Parts: sequence; C-alpha cells; structure tokens
Amino acid sequence: MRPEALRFHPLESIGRKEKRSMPGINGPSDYSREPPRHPCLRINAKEPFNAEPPRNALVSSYVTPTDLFYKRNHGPIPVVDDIKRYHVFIGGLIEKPGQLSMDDIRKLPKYNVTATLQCAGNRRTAMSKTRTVRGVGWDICALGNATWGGAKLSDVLELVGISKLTAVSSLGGKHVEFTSVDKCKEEKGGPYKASIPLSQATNPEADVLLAYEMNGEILNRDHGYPLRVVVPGVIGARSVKWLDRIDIIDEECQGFFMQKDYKMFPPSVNWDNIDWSTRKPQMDFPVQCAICSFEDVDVVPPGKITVSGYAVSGGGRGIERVDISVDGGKSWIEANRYQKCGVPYASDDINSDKWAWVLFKAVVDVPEKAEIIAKAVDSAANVQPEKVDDIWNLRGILNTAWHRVQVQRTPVANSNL
Ligand SMILES: Nc1nc2c(c(=O)[nH]1)N[C@H]1C(S)=C(S)[C@@H](COP(=O)(O)O)O[C@H]1N2
Ligand SMILES: [Mo]
Repeated sequence: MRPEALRFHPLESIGRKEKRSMPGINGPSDYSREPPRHPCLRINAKEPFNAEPPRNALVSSYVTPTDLFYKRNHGPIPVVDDIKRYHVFIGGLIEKPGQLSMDDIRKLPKYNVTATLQCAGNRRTAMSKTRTVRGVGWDICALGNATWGGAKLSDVLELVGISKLTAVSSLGGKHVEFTSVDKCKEEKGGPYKASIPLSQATNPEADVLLAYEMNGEILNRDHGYPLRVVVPGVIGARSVKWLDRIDIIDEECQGFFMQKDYKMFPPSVNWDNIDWSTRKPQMDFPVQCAICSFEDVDVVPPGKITVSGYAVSGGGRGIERVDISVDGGKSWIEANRYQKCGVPYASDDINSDKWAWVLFKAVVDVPEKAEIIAKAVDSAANVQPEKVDDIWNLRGILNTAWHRVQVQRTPVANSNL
C-alpha cells in the first residue's frame, strides 16, 4: 500500500456539522424515487421493495445478473444527489475520527470477491406452512452470487490506526458498526444498522469489503450505491447498503435488526414468551441447498429429467457434496457440480470462491409421481436438517430443511397410435 496515495480527512479539519448538512446522500421518506426493476422479478412486498428472481432464472448462471439479484429493503431506496459530496465517516472508539470520499476509497487496493449473499428469510414461505411465522414471505431465491469489487475493510481500518488482526482497539472497541441513511419503520424512521466483530473486520482473509462495484459495474441504487458493506459467509442482513458511517464500538450494535430481529429461537419460543436478550444476533449462514429446476409441484416430461439447483454454506465452508433422492429419501445419488465455465469478472484469487455457491445438476429417472429431495453437506460435514418442524422459529429465519419438490409425469401420449 502506498500511504502517500491515501487521504484520510480528520474530522477537525471538516467539522461534524458539515457532515450532517451536506452528506451527498439522503434516505427519502416515500417511494416516489424508486429505481426501475426487471419485470421478471417476483415481488413479495412492494413498499419497501422485496423481490426475488424465478427459480429457473436463478440457476442459469454462476454469477447472478444484477437485475435478477434478489432485492431486500426496509425502506425507500436512498438517493445520491452529489457523489462528490459523499463521504463515509469513521468514528467511535478511535483517536482520530475522520472521513473518506469515494475517490479516497477507490485509491485503496481493489479486490474482487465472488460471494453469495443470502437473506436469512430465504425459504420462509415454506416454513410458515408448518406454523405461522412473521416476516416477508420468500420462496427459495432470496440469494444471489455476485462478484463484488471494492476496498477491504481491513485496509480502511488501518487508515484510522487499527492494525490488521486486531480484536480490541486501543480505546476498547470490539465491534464495527455500519450505519446507512435509509428510513426504516422498524427503527422508527431511523437508518438501518448492523455490526460485526472487530476481529473479523480487521482480518484480511475474512474478505469484508466496502464494495462500490457489483459484477464489474458500478453498484446500482437497489444494491447500495454508492457504497455497501459485503460480509461474506454471513446472513445478508449484516451487509449494510448505502453506507453513511462506520463506528468502532465496545459492544455489538443495539439496532433493531441486530437485537430484535435475525435471531434464531427454538421452536418452543412464541410471541408471548420471547426474550430477545437471551440470543445472539445470527451471523454465519448454515449449510443450505435448493432445487430450482422445478416449482413446488410440477409436471415433467417422460424420460430422464435434470434436477438442478444451488448449494452454499456460511463461514467460508465450502460445499462437499449434494445428495438427490427421487424416492422420498430412501436412497440417494450424488449430484455433479457445474459452474464457473465462462465466469465473467472472476477474482484473481483462487481461494475467493470459498464464499460462493455451487450449482449442482443430476440426471434422474422418476416414477410416475415422485418427491425429489436435495440435501447438501458442507466442508465441515454439516448436513441440512430433514424436517422444517425441527428448526421452526417464530421469525421464520434460516429454513435450511431438506428441499422437496413434487413432480408428476405427463401421461405418455398414445392418441395417434
Ligand atoms: N441499509 C440497508 N442495508 C441492508 C438492508 C436494508 O434494508 N437497508 N437489508 C439487509 C438485508 S436483510 C439483506 S438480506 C441484504 C440484501 O441485499 P440486496 O438487496 O443487495 O440483495 O441487505 C441488507 N442490507
Ligand atoms: Mo435479509
């Protein structure tokens, strides 16, 4: 890194007031300035806009095209009125708070990391069929695999005097909080926030990015323009979009989405006896897979059929294998992985795909009526749970139960015999 190329503007030379009066980015309070969206998206909620691609479209490419990438929002999409005035502030438990412009961030070494982002609510609709859950309904496509381009958070934190692999800063900071500018009703009109441990933020191998590119193009408004956090291997909720400030804090972020949401409760907890303080905010994603070549109930042609889908795990654990059953789980065959051919924008770093999904395919023969099941195993030998009932939770998060689809063959045509 060339320190002379880095410009970190200490706050005293700018003044905190200036920040608030001209941030260059604003969170509107209504939905009159939403960006255009792809007509194929399946809309689960209009305002805030929450949508996912159709199943088949999702697995037709290893890198998910940006316009088909799921969109998960909690308020209207922020508007950048002047990119030159945009700065991200860095404060909290550091000796010299300051700010960085987009130009400053672009001068840091740039990394391309291919990482799958998955909403903790992915597959919630299926979980709600066992027992009602609260939250936006999602089918199985609230995830996508993108090549994110940007600066590493560990490099940015070095600019404020926090060296690599620091777990506790000199002023006692243990967490890094990200704050946006959007207006969320869960935060009573305040911005979306989340935090990650400082040890993860300062670890270059954790690949936490301040991303300004997605799939080789400037990040678009839906996905966080001009700058978002990408925390690979962790539920999507921690990858804060439209980043306004970064604060080093002593305990984890106290915002709604860390403390009153995105926590995993046992099936015995309901809305009458819930005590949010008993659980930690969910971070790593568990092992997951789903079949995308069919809808929940589908009619298939006679002969061999192709079963395809995605598999992904959290924490940088890769996918070891995907098992497919066409007899309701009595016997299994191993699926093949296909991916990567003609991947655009792939990272230079061969290890960077540890954060990315695997697309799988298996050719099977099915009886006239069948239930096709997929389950994945990750590199730590974690396996998806069989039944959704066992992992049911009132917020309907992390439905990673075996994925099942029902198929029925079209009757063999014999009318022109
Ligand atoms: N500022 C802000 N960041 C946010 C959110 C949000 O509503 N506001 N949603 C989070 C959630 S729950 C998810 S799953 C991901 C979705 O990112 P995407 O819309 O780019 O797919 O963004 C996260 N970051
Ligand atoms: Mo999410």
